[in-house]
Amino acid sequence: MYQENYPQNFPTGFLWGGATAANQVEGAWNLDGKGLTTAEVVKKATNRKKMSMDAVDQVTLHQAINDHTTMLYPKRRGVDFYHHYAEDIKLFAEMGFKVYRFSIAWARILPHGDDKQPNQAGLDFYDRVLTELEKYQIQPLITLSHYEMPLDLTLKYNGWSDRRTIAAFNHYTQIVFEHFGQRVKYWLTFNEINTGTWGFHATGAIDQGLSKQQQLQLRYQSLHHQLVASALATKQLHELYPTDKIGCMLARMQTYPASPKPEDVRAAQLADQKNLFFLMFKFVVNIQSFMNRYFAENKLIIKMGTDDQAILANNPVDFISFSYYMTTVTKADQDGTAVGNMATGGRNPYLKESAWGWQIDPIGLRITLNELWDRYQKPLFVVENGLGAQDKLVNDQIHDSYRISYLRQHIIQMKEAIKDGVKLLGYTMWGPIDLISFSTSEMSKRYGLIYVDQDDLGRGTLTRIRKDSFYWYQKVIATNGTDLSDNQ
Ligand code: BGP
Repeated sequence: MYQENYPQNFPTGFLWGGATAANQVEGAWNLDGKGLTTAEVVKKATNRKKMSMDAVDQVTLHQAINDHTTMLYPKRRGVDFYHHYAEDIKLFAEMGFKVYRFSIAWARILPHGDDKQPNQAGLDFYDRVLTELEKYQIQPLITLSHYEMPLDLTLKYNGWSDRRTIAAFNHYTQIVFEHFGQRVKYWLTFNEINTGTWGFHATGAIDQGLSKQQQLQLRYQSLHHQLVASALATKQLHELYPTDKIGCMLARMQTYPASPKPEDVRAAQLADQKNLFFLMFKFVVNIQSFMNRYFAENKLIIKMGTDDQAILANNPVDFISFSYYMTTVTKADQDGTAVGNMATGGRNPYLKESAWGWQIDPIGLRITLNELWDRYQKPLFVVENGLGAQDKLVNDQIHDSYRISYLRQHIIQMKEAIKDGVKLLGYTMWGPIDLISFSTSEMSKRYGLIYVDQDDLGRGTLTRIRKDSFYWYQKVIATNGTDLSDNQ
């Protein structure tokens, strides 16, 4: 009977948890031998609806290098996870986390990016983190590169624009796999790899002052190097630990046509193809040839090594992961721009938005899960999703019903997708603990289920406080998503 094949709930063993990134939580930017990273030379934004993380040029770069404070550079201080990790992981365990996604800072392991020997203190730190996770049987899901790289590689090679960075990265990944591989089953290569088309934060390559065409050229070249490095890391891992799983990670930008006009529908399809191009593995043949046309028409010459095609084709990832915050709208022949995360499309009149202008679209998550599953038939993992909001601390409590409502609506749609037949491995909501915003470097854009007492200027006691959403998520995990009512 057909009806019998219809899943009713989240599968047993579903990986519930949360996700953070080294440069947004750790702090300790210059301790225990760590090198300076690209994220730590980016200033806090002056306009919260405008991303500023790619505005680094030669002048601001050298100012930052000579400035040894954390004042202007909040990612240098994070929320001091470096010293609070045991307390924070204990709180994650209290919520019942099955998985914790975090990233390793490459410059903590190799301070200059291409050192021969690793920095022992860096390895020790992540060993301590893993020991804490093991105490509570929380699975680690490690991102190898989350929006930062050792700054010395920017100075030496202009980051990923230079092919030599591939070898440096794969030396780092070999060290990391050999050292931590016995203790870790799930890995991700580059965070939101597609956002390299936006510049410095992901490519580590300074491109201010170049023409639009030159910028695009440099960014796609950098991305090609990252795709190859990613495939080589996949190969390394599978050779060392054949049963371990590694995924790619995409900022999923589901786009809707602005109208049923065929031109708009085709324009939306094109926008989608460009987004999905970065799920590079061997099944994406059509999309690769589409990109060849795009490169040719835009006069972009992507230099490839002789083995690159084979490396990419022969080392597919095991699962597809993505972040999901919003959808966009595409119209033919119009360069409509939305304010927000990685959004390049127009605004949707049917959706509400956050205080930062990010449009909220839970049903879009179901749509995207279905599309990705239908297209690739690879297990999926939602590794980021959450609401950045300003919280009010009253009598040491935070009543964040808006965050509960946001997470609840998205989890409901995930469940619908599972009922549709999508194979979903897990869900790591973004920012289980308040952290420094990626796009604006504010502290006041809070995602956490756990509040951290720190303001935008870095003042505060760093005390951790459970929000209402903490207890709500605890309930969701305890019932494996069966109870999605909004009470805690
Ligand atoms: C994603 C990044 C994260 C994260 C999140 C929220 O794009 O992978 O690092 O920060 O967006 O963005 P923001 O912090 O800018 O609100």
